[in-house]
Amino acid sequence: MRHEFTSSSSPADRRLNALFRHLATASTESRTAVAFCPTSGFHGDSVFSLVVRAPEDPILGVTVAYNKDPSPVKLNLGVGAYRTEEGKPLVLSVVRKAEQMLLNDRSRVKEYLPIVGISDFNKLSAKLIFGADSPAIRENRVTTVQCLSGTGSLRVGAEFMARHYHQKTIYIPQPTWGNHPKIFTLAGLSVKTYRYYDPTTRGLNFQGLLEDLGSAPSGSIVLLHACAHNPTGVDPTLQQWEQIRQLMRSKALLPFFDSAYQGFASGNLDQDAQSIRMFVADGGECFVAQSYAKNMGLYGERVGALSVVCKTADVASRVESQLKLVIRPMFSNPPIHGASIVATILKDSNMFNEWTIELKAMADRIISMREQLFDALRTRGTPGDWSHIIKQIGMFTFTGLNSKQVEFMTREYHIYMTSDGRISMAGLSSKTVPHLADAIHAAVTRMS
Ligand code: PLA
Repeated sequence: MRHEFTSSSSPADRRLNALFRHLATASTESRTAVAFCPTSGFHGDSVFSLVVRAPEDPILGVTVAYNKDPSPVKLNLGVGAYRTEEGKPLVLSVVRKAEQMLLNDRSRVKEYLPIVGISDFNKLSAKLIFGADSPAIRENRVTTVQCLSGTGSLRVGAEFMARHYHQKTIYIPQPTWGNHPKIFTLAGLSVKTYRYYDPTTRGLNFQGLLEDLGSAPSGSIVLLHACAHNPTGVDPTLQQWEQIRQLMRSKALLPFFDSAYQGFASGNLDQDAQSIRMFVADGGECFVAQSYAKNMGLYGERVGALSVVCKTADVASRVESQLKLVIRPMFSNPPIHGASIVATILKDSNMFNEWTIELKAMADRIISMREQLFDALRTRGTPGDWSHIIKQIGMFTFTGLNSKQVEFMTREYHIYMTSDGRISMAGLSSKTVPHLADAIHAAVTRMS
């Protein structure tokens, strides 16, 4: 295999190495799993009888476990999915309205889309992330292709890099969303980490970040969370972003932005795109994976876009021609429904405004959950400094609870969360905050 990790030294890199070996062995095992007997054919009942059971996904598996729990007080704070104060999933009313309009339009058909998806959707998505007045868009230096939500956009971008970019190493923050190392490794890139989070301050390890990116080989790809870093909820300040930009440009490091939470961090779409816009404003190149799962609540519709900002319009159009060659054998062309909803909302100024109001309400409710949880722990006198709950940004709080404490909270309180101590604040409500605070208090005082 060509993407073996080399010269890894940090514990994070060693963990990645273990993941890589796991992915490599899993595929070898499944290839050699069948024992063939020349006289009687295949042994056992099934040709797959030797397939090894894979573990559940560390994030989506939390929901699987939650669904099996009969307790009436159970609480799922695992996956990042917005819930209302009543604990129910939310379909935005502007989304319902757009769907109704699409349904009423008898001229709409179900033909295949072009390989790159809906042209309007792509243009509007670029405008949303880069800004309406972006020179890169005006100069036709951006190519945008519709992909299967954030994950699919990351994967298409990664496959393109593995084929066409001279540097095959991507640096990802430590820690990061659990799917990142898998997406990039399976696309054929070699994954390394840069320091990001400091558990002692529960904030950014900015010095470590600068040192690690400063010593990355020139041209390396760097994955950056555009805002609302998952799982830590810790973002660089604008000044820090500017320093990161200068360092990366001076070393020709290629930014690959993951924008899965635009509007969810601050409640403002433009503000949450500022990091990306700084990198585009300098005229340099970058990749951006956009997801509408969270900010439009379109999780299961799988709507997203990959944009590549290039130096010239000619390069951008050649890049697009190659992106089509990545997409065609992967999923041929993307689905119509979700992207039509997004395009309908983005192109109508009234609907767009309605969306921003609903989005702000979601972001505000999450912020108020932070305040309520913080207050509840203070009232209980829970040992420790919990101010990071109100300082962190976006959907998640990285609590600092260890895996034993998490296990205890699941066992004793039926609270489900990822074992790294991340909780989805969007899954909480005023009614469930006391239960969570009781559980954290008990975990901290009894399991430290
Ligand atoms: N990038 C980041 C940083 C994410 O957190 C997620 C989703 C995605 C991309 C991909 O989302 P999409 O493909 O659905 O657009 N992370 C979730 C869900 C919300 C998940 O793990 O799939 C999470 O709970 O971390």
